[in-house]
Amino acid sequence: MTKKILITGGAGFIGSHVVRRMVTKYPQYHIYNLDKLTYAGNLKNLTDIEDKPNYTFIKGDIVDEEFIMKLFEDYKFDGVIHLAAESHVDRSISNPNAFIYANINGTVNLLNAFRHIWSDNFAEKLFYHISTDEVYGSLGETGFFTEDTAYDPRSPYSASKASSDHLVRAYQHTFNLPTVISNCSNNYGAYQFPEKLIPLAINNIKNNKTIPVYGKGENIRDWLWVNDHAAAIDLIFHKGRVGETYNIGGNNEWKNIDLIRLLCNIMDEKLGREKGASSKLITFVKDRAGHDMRYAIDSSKIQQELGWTPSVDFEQGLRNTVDWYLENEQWLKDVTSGAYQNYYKDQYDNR
Ligand code: NAD
Ligand code: TDX
Repeated sequence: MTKKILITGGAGFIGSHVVRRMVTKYPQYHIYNLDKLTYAGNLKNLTDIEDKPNYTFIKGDIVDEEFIMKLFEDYKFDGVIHLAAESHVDRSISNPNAFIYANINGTVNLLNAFRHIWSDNFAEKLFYHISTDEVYGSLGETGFFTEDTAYDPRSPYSASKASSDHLVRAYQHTFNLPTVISNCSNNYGAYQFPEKLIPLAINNIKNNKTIPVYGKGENIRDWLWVNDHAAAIDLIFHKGRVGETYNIGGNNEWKNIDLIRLLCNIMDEKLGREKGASSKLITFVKDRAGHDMRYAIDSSKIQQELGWTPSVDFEQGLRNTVDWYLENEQWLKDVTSGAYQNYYKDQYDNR
C-alpha cells in the first residue's frame, strides 16, 4: 500500500540521510521533503535521488501556519518524520528567537495540521519527532541519560527542543495524536555543515587554519555515525511503540581535545603531512557560554526492544568522513563561500 510520508528538514545533514534511505528502501512510499532551505539546507545533499519517482521536494517554512495547514490538506500525509529545526547551539546563543520560532512554533503548526486532516481518527498514522540528548542537560563524570532522566535544558537551542518534545507529548496525551520521539547524541558523517565541530575542524585543517577548541577541550560528547542514526529512525518509524521515547547513542564518549588530536593524526596521514603537523593548528579559545560538560546516552531500550545497535567503529567512521570531505571539495567550497565567511568572523574573530 502506498503511504505518503512527510520528512521535514530533509535537505539538512541528518534529514538528507533519512530521505535517501526512505526513498531507496521503500519504493512503495512517496517521500515528500519539506525544507525552507536555510543556510543549513542544501539540495546538493540529495542530487543522487532527486529524480526518483517516489520523491518530491517542497520548499516551505514550517513556521508559516497557513501554508502548513494547506499543505497537509492537499497531501494528507499518513506519516511525518519531523527533523526541521535550527540546530546549532552557538547560533542559539547569538540569536535565540530564530530557535523559538522554528523549533517551537514550527512543531506546533505541524501537530495542529496533522490533527486537523485526520479529525482525531488516527488509525495507521504516526507523527515522529526527532530530538536531541541536550534536553536532558549536562552530566558530571559519571552516569548516562535514560528515557526517564528529567529534562534540564541549558541553552536556548536545547530549551527550544525540550519545549517541542513537551508539546508533542502533550498532543499525544490530550488529543491521542499517535506520536513517538527519539533523542539522539552528536552525529557525524557526510554532508554536515561546517559550523559543527568535526566538519569545521576538517575544513580548517585542510586549509591550514587554526582549529578553535572551546575552553580546555575537556567537554565530552557521545558520537554516532549519521547513517546509524538514520537506521534507528527507520526502525523506530516502523516498529517503535506509539507514545514512547527512545534514546539513541553511540556508546562512544570522547573529550573534544582527544577527538581533535585523533582527527589531526588522520588528516596528517590523508594529506601526506608530517606526523604532528596538523596538531600545531589547535588553538584554545574562549569557552562557549553555558557550555554543557558531558553528554552520554544509555541506549539499552532501543537495543533491547528494537534490536538496533551502532554499526561503525568510531576511528573508521571518522576516516570515512575525512575521505568524504576531501573527495567532495566543491560541496565544501560551495557551503563555505558567502554567508559562511561572515558567520565565521562573528563567531571566532574575537574569541
Ligand atoms: P541541520 O541544521 O543540518 O538541518 C536542518 C534542516 O532544517 C535544514 O535543511 C534547514 O533548511 C531546515 N529548516 C530549518 N528551519 C526550517 C523551517 N522553519 N522550515 C522548514 N525547514 C527548516 O540539522 P541536523 O543536524 O540535520 O539536525 C536535524 C534534526 O536532528 C534537528 O531537529 C536536530 O535538533 C536533531 N538532532 C541533531 C543532532 C546532531 O548531532 N546534528 C543530534 C540529535 C538531534
Ligand atoms: O568550534 C568549535 N569548537 C569547539 O570546541 C565548535 C563548533 C564546537 N566546539 C565544542 C563544543 C562541544 O563541546 O565541540 C563540541 C561539539 O560541538 P558542536 O559540534 O557544536 O555540537 P554540540 O554543541 O554538542 O551539539 C550537537 O549535538 C546535539 C548538535 O549541534 C545538535 O544539533 C545536537 O542536538
